[in-house]
Amino acid sequence: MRTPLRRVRMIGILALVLTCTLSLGAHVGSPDVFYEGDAGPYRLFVTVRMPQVIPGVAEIQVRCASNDVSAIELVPMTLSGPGSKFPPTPDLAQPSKEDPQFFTGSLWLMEFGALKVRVTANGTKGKGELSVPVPSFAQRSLKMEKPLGGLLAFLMLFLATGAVFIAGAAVREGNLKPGETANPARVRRAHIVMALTAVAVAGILYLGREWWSADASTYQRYVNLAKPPAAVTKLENGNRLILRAKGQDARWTEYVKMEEVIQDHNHLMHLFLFSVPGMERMWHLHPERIEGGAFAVELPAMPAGKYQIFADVVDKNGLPWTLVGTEELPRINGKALGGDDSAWSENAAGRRAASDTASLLPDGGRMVWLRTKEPLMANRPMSFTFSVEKKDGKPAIDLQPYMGMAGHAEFVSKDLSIFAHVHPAGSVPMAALELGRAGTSNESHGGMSMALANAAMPAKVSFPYGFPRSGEYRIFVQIKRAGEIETGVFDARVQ
Ligand SMILES: [Cu+2]
Repeated sequence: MRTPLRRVRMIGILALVLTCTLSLGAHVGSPDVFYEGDAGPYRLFVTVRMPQVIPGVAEIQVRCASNDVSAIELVPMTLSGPGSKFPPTPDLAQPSKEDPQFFTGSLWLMEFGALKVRVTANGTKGKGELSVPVPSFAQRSLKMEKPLGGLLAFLMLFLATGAVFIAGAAVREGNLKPGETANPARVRRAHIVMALTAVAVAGILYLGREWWSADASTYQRYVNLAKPPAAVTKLENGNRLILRAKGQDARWTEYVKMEEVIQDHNHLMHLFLFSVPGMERMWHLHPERIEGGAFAVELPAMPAGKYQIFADVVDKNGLPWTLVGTEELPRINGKALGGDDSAWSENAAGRRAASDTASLLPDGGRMVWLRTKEPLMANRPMSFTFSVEKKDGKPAIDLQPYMGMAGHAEFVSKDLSIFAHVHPAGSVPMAALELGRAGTSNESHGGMSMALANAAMPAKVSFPYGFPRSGEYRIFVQIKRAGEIETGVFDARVQ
C-alpha cells in the first residue's frame, strides 16, 4: 500500500514543482538576464532565460561578435564561496546551423540564490571566459492543472478502495480450498479487517496530505521571499523621505539584511521616482543608510502628486532587490540636485521627448535611438544603442562616465509592472559582477575599465536587454556630459 501511495505523492510533488513558475531580478517583472562582455579576446552577448522552476532548466543564448569562436562551454556555479571554485563539468553549447556565431545551450539550475553562469569561448585566438550572475528564485506557484489533479485523485481513490477490498478478500478467501466457500465467521472477520484497513488508509492519506501541505508551504515561502519587497515610506521635516524595506514574507529581513546591503556602482541604493500616471517626470536619487537598515534622502523640489517608487539594492550575497511602492507627496520645496542625483521632466522647456527615436537634451543637443524600422518584439534580446549629438548635429565629444559607466538605462512599462535598471554590461548588477569576478581571471566586463574612464568617451552608448512582454514602455537613458547628467527619454511599443 505504501509504495503506490508514495508513488502518487511523488508524481504529485513533481506536478507541483513543474507547475510553479520562478525567477526574478534586480528588476521587477523582468526575470531574464542580459549580459554583454568580453570573454578574453571574444565579445559575447549572453542571454539567460531563467527557468520556470528551481531546480529547473535555464536556456542560454550566446551571440559572438566575431566569427572566430568555434566552441562555447557553459557551467552553472554559485556566485561566490567554495562552490564558485569547484565547478561541475561544463556543457557544450550548440552552434546554430544558420548562424555559426550564435550558440544555444541549456543548464540545470539546482539551487536558490545567487548563482552565475560561466561561459568559456574557444577559438582561433585561444580561450577566454566570462561569468554572468543570475539570481535563481521562485516567483510564484500555480495550481496543479485540473486534468492532472483529477487523474491523481482518481488513482488515489482506486488504490485506497482497492487496498480495503484486497485486505477483506485476503482474510475471507485467502486460504480457502478449491470449491470451498467462506463461512460466516470468516466474513465477519473480513469485515472487521476491512474497517481497520479503511482507517489505516485514511490515516495514511491524512499524513500524506499534511506532508504535501508542508512541502507546498515551504515552496510558497521561497516564492514569497523572492517577491519584490515593499518600500514603506515616511516624509519628515517637509522633504526628508525615509524608506524601509518590508518583504512579502515576514522572514525576508532574516535573509536580506538592509544593514548589510552592498554598494552597487558607488551607492547603496538607487532610488527612482516616477510621476504617475504618465511618467512625465522622473528622479534618480541616492539615499543614505540611517539606523535600523532604513534609508533617507532629502528630496529635491517636486510638485505635489503621486509617485511610483523603485529602489534598487544588492544584498551581501550579490542578489539584487528592487523595493516597490507608491507615495503621495505634497509640494516639496526641496534642495538643489547634486552629486550623482538627476531629474527629468517632460514639461520643462526643451526637454520634451521629440519623437520615439530622438529626445531633446537641455543644452539643445539631442539623443538619438539608433533602431531599425523593424517592430520591437517581446522576449527578443537586442542591443539598444543611443548616440548623443551636439546642437549642430555632430557627435558629442564631452561624454564622461556617470557612476563609473557610459550610461544607465531604465526600461519601465507604462503600467509600472515592469522596471529594469540596465547598464552597458546588461541587466546584471555591477556589484554582483564584481562578487562573481573575485578570484577569477582572464575576464572583463562591458562596464567601464579604468583605462577607458580616462580615454575620450564615444558619443554612443549601448545596452543589452529584451522586453519581457508586449506593451507600452518608456526608456530613460542617462549619461553625463561636461559634468551635467542628461536624460534622453523614448517611448516604445512592443509586440
Ligand atoms: Cu545604474
